[in-house]
Amino acid sequence: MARKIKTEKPTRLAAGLLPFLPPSLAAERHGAVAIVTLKRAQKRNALNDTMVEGLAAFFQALPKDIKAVVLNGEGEHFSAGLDLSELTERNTAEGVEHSASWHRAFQHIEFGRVPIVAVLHGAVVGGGLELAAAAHVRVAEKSTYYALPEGTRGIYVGGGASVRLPRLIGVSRMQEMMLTGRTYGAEEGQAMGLSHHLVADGKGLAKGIELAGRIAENTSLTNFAIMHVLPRIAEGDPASGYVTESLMAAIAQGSDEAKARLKDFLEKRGKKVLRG
Ligand code: 1HE
Repeated sequence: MARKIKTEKPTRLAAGLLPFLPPSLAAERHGAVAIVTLKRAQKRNALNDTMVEGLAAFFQALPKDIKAVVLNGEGEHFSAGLDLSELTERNTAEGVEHSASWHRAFQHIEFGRVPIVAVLHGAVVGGGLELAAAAHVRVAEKSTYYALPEGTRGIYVGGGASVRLPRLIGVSRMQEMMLTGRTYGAEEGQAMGLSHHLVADGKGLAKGIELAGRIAENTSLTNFAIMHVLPRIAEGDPASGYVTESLMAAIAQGSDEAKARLKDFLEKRGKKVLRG
């Protein structure tokens, strides 16, 4: 059964702003949220060069008024990973360049301009898991399962998993997944930190759009700090991290928008932190 985007009145992003979007990708706008969809369901959204280049172009060409992006996949699976039919004829140098091209593309996701919410379902395997790991928030439907079949196919991850997955699940668990070809289900993935939200089948996109809408209401400066400053602090030396954090805190709280939001709260107009 094909998954369709069901939310109301999507409009296509202005054509001139997305010059390279191939037919295997689609984009829509919901206010300040863009939705990008992998549309190669007949090949289980296996990622070929055209799609990876298309994703890179999409994330680089986002209109200025887009504040968050939802990434999802059409069909029964989020993504079956690398299109294996493109792998057979590459020599070593071409293999290095291919992996580097994924790194460049996914850098535009992880370290682009706006936060990305990935909505997962069905197979999230190999390069599909690498793509999901580059997003900032992951919503998994109950049908989701995760695997790294590279280990059993005689190849190795090449889309950044060696860096991004140990942050989520640790080196040891990633080693075990690759060595044994183990598959984790949606509940296990949620428990070990692969997803942040676990929802019923068919509910992922609505949840993703809701979360992206919340993210889009943050100030750009705070989202910048969360996306670009926090991970650098977390992976750097603590002494530099404390200094960087102090500077970032001072910069953020000095902005007019932060002052207005704090004033709103103190004058009883701001939102309270609510449970749930
Ligand atoms: C593909 C691919 C693919 C499906 N490349 N063509 N990824 C994998 O090792 C996962 C390989 N795929 C699968 O294990 C299964 O396809 C699924 C479990 C994801 C889905 O199963 P199913 O029964 O729904 O679909 P299917 O019948 O296996 O596949 C439908 C079609 O998609 C079929 O082609 P057709 O022409 O016979 O219709 C499949 O060949 C095709 N297809 N997956 C190419 N991956 C940067 S490095 C990253 C390294 C990796 O990602 S390695 C992991 C690759």
